[in-house]
Amino acid sequence: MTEKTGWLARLRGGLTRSSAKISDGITGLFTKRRLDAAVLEELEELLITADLGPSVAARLVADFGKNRFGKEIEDQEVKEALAAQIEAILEPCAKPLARDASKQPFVVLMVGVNGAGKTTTIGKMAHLFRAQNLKVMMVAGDTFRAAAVSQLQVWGERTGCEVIAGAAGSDAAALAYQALEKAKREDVDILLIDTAGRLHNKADLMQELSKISRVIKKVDAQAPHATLLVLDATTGQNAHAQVEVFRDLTTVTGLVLTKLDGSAKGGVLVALADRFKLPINAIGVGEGIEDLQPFDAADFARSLMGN
Ligand SMILES: Nc1nc2c(ncn2[C@@H]2O[C@H](COP(=O)(O)OP(=O)(O)O)[C@@H](O)[C@H]2O)c(=O)[nH]1
Ligand SMILES: [Mg+2]
Repeated sequence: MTEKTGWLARLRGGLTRSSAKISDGITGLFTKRRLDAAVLEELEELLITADLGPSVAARLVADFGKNRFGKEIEDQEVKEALAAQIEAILEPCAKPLARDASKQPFVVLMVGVNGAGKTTTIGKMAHLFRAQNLKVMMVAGDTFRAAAVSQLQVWGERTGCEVIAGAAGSDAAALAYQALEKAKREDVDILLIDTAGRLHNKADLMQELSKISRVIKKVDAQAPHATLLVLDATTGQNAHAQVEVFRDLTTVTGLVLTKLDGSAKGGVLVALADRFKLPINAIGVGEGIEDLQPFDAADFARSLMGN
């Protein structure tokens, strides 16, 4: 199996719960049926319940109905047409995390609420970069929980990357600063900084994240070069609120959607792309080291439609 087919199978498998909902729904609606206002309304409802959001759902259905009204239509045609429209929405956001090789190291700050998948994503990302023969270092910036530090250390061992960690409760910004200095000295290509997702309140979290940014800028004025917001796809519509909060807290440069495998709410990715227009850098479809890949619009759109 080539790498591409292996990943596609994983993506399709991961999206089964999301696609089953949409695909079975469409088949139920469109088995030898003339396209009329009633069925278009049902299709719109189906897309909304699959978390694509009211605005995307309305547009998809309007576009789809335009040239086909009154015609007899098969479910497969519906799925293919919707997949093409969804791909067009996603395409501008499909931007794999691009390392700027002139930045040595390229510094990536990982943010998001607790449990979203930050630490796991760092581990999987390290694996992807290692496969390109790049030297990766990780910073255990979630210093509040000992378990968070040891979780990252496990990923460090798994991927053969150094993990910089401090004592429990130590200052994350100071740790990131030391790590960046060390990374520069040791010619590291990528520095991945983990952060805490839960502090006492929003102001606290903002202070923590801006302190990390401010302090590492003393070593490299342009760092962090990427700030990735990690979102748990199983939270569905709640992901919208998280983007809004984190956009206020910090400069988010891209999104990573995780747990698409455990979710029937994969459609939320389409709604997020349409609404926020932020790059979607990667998606996670499992807990394993191989379960993170750069986001591809066509693959995702087709898999979401069960094709
Ligand atoms: N099924 C699945 N689980 C994931 C994925 N990404 C992360 N997880 C799991 O979600 C849980 C929380 O992840 P973690 O990286 O600790 O989140 P953090 O608090 O943001 O650092 C862990 O049990 C991970 O194994 C994914 O893409 N799919
Ligand atoms: Mg973590």
